[in-house]
Amino acid sequence: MAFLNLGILAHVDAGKTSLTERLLFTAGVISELGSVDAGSTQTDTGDLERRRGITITSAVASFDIGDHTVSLIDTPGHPDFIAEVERALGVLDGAVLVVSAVEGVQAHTRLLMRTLRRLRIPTLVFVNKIDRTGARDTGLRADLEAKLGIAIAALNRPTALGTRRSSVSDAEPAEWLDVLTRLDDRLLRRFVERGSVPEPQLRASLRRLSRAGRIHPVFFGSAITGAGVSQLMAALPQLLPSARGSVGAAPSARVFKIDQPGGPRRTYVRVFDGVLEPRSVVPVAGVDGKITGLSGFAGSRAVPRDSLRAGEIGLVRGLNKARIGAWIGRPDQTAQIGLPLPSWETVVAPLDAARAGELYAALTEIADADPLIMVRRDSDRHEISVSLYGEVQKEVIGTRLAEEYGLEVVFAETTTMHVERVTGTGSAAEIIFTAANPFLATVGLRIEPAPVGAGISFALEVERGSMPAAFFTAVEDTAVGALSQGLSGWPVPDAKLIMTHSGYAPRQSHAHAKFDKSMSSTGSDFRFLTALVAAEALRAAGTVVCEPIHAYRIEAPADCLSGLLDVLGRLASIGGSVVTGPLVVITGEVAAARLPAIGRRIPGLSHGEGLVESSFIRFEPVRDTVAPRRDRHRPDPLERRNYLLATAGRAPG
Ligand SMILES: Nc1nc2c(ncn2[C@@H]2O[C@H](COP(=O)(O)OP(=O)(O)OP(=O)(O)O)[C@@H](O)[C@H]2O)c(=O)[nH]1
Ligand SMILES: [Mg+2]
Repeated sequence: MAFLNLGILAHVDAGKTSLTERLLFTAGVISELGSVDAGSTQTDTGDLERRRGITITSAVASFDIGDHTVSLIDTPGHPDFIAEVERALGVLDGAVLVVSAVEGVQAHTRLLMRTLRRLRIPTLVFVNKIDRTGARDTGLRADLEAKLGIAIAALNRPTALGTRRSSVSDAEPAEWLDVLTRLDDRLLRRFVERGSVPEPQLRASLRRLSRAGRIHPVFFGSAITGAGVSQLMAALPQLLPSARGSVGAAPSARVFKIDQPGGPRRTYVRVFDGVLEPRSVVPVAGVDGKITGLSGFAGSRAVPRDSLRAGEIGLVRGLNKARIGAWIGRPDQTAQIGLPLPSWETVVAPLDAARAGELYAALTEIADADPLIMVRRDSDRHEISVSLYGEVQKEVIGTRLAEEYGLEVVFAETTTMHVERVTGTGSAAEIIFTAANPFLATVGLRIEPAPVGAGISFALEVERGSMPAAFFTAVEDTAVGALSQGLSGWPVPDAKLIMTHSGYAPRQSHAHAKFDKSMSSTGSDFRFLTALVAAEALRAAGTVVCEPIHAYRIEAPADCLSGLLDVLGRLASIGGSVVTGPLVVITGEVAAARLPAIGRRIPGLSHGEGLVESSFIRFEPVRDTVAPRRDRHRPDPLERRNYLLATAGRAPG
């Protein structure tokens, strides 16, 4: 049996969930076709998903094609839920990028395709909605090449485009000759020598290039009428690679989703190597955990299983400490997915002020399973804030709090999230038994800048054997944690931490007494001291506050162009504007903080017909205004004297 773990990705409303439903129906897994509009699909199962007709969390469903088991992950397309897509990307063998034949290639489509290519995930394109009025064919193929910058080969072509009767017919392999000879030297040589290439060789070349992610086969079709879907389905095991990995190797699996649909916690994993079995004990992020049960998927239903093998997706019970993104067993890859960080943050408060503690606990629990939700509590005002990708996410968090925790909350206005980037290299060290250091520990750290998206790494320049392992763990956890607040209070997403000094006082006893804490190092000595050293090293390294920059796209009636350019010129940078028929499309970049102002002006400037889309592209140093600060937690190790008074009870010299 071969396995194919397949992601369905696209911009919002392109038809991912409808296509997933249609694939499950075509494969015979379900006997009745559900619909997004009736709220009856297999993969949009949340209340809010059904009510609003959008996907919020990714969902898994599996079916067989011949000797292949395909596990589909239907992902959300709304930019607010990009983090959910990011997790799925880490466990895929291949993907189907859905593009609407009517709306065409969107900014979000470009972001997804860029990411898929960077991660080398072979991807087929499904051009959906050929039955809808306004569906395009030739122009759309040209857009795929030009706007996505990819090589494509159309595997079918639509007939009666834009009508309910729309169908598809197979493309002639000879049509691929051009693109295939451009990418495949062997094929080109053969063509030059003999003047033609037989069809089987064209197909073999297409298969090779597609499985390597160098060409993207395109299928036209409709998830609603079913046109083109069986062709897509037959091509999946042909044109996409199946899962690699060996059952004989040591287990290696990755957590990509955790949910709790009103019952016990469900941990979704993809097994890369080896076999997971109930009752086996496996390391999860360095700590041993015991698997108590396993499930696989039959359609969208979880079914008990007595093992999960290399290549499979399933559910694991028992490993309740595992967070999303964690490796079970041996980590298999270290590639950073590198999708956007949240651009926004909002203060959240319970309707009943007395329940603030409960709210903080609930949000911490949600964030605990999910490293991309960041929760913080202001140390003076005790305000609780959460990071966001967009406004819709407020509703999702609000609904989860109400349904799972019985907490009614209100959100304050959304503000822009900033990050800090390390600008130089900085070192600091505190040595044990010296006057300046009240803790029984030696800790030295160096902080260096790291590339965007690299995350935080921790390395040792001291011997691992120089201290008990628990002290190293205390240093690493505290140092990494310290970077959740930079010098101006914003998180530092990327940096290299290097431990340069270590030392401790071994456990000892007086002649007649037992273990004396005052003479032996403890974990707290290391935690308190590391926070201080990390703050000093960070101050020496220096940081710059960066704000989120978005790419925007505004579509409006063409006669509004000059008014729009006038306003945009003051608020954003303008990349270009293109008038096609009655419409103008203006694109460019803008500081995220200005987006609400633009959003407010557009309706008045466009007879109410303007449409603004935006998506995060990068963080950039704040230029035009004073960089905002955010409160740092207290006691703050940047204020050495107060910090030592609060933690050690005294402030030496
Ligand atoms: N006419 C037509 N409508 C379609 C087709 N596919 C999807 N739709 C409709 O488009 C809308 C969105 O479909 P979904 O399947 O929810 O799209 P999605 O990509 O899963 O949306 P998100 O998960 O929210 O990003 C629904 O109203 C569908 O009925 C199609 O092939 N033809
Ligand atoms: Mg969907």
